[in-house]
Amino acid sequence: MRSSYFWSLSLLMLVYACGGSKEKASENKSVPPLRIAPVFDADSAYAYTQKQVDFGPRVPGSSAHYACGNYLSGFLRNCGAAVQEQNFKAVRWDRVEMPARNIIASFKPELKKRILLMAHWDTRYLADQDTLRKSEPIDGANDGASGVAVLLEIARQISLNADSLQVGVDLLLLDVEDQGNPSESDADSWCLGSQYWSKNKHQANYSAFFGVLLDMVGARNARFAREGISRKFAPNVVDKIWSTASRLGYQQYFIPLDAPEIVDDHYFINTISQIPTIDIIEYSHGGPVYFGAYWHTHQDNMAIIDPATLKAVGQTVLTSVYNE
Ligand code: AHN
Ligand code: ZN
Repeated sequence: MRSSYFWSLSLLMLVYACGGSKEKASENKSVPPLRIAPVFDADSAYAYTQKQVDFGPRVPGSSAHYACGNYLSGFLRNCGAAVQEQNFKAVRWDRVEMPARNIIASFKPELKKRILLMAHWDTRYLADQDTLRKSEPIDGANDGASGVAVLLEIARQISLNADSLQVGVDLLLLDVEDQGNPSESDADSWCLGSQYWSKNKHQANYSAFFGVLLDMVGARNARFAREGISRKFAPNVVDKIWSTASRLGYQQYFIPLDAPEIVDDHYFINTISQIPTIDIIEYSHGGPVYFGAYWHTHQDNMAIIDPATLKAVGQTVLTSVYNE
């Protein structure tokens, strides 16, 4: 007891005497400390998830979709953002026409260096992965509402803390992401809002330093792995976000694991818009599909949403933005 105490004390002194100052200097050189960012409020993000779900399924063409779009637009305007909308007609894979609406909210439009944050706000028109009520639309609490809710809370934090933000931020709420062909052979039948935006930017010659897409970011015990398209087109953005997450203590959510490629909105933002963009998307390691068991089923409701997951993602993205 006595001697082990002696040895640990000597070891401690040795570390201080020899390594201390030198280590600190080199640490400062390579990794500057994280700048203080606003505190992301998870309860607000949870309430914004609930609010969207309460409109009913946000299937393009439905009255719930129309009302929710108005709510999102109004919310962002109230945060002081310059809000633009793109209204267009989307043609679903089975030739059903639907009214579609991308919503863009810009903070500090005068700044040249910009970060583009995205999520889709529509929800799937059928529960094709379920065993019951397969033809009925889903709540999309996680697949749709969670990513948008995180962006709404980021918008509110920017509105309260605009002075210390050193980059421009554009929030892009994409429509008609989730109305794709259930047979899945047809990747282009998904992500119609991001395909439209990439060919019809809200502003001529728009570009961004990098982009982050949020998709299914609110489920209890979610894990986020380094998705393949993100690694291919934006490897340093992946590193930046995963490193920020681990420095904030969220390494249980942002795991150091490479996952396969997923065709999601970021695929079109990378390939058509050429903005290096990553997807923060839940990965179910070892599961039968990439996503959680609730995916495109009626289980995707408020019962699977956990404020702790929204916090891990929201704080990581908010801190990363305030460190640019
Ligand atoms: C496909 O299923 C081809 N992509 C998944 C994109 C997605 C659907 N994200 C949420 N819902
Ligand atoms: Zn989906």
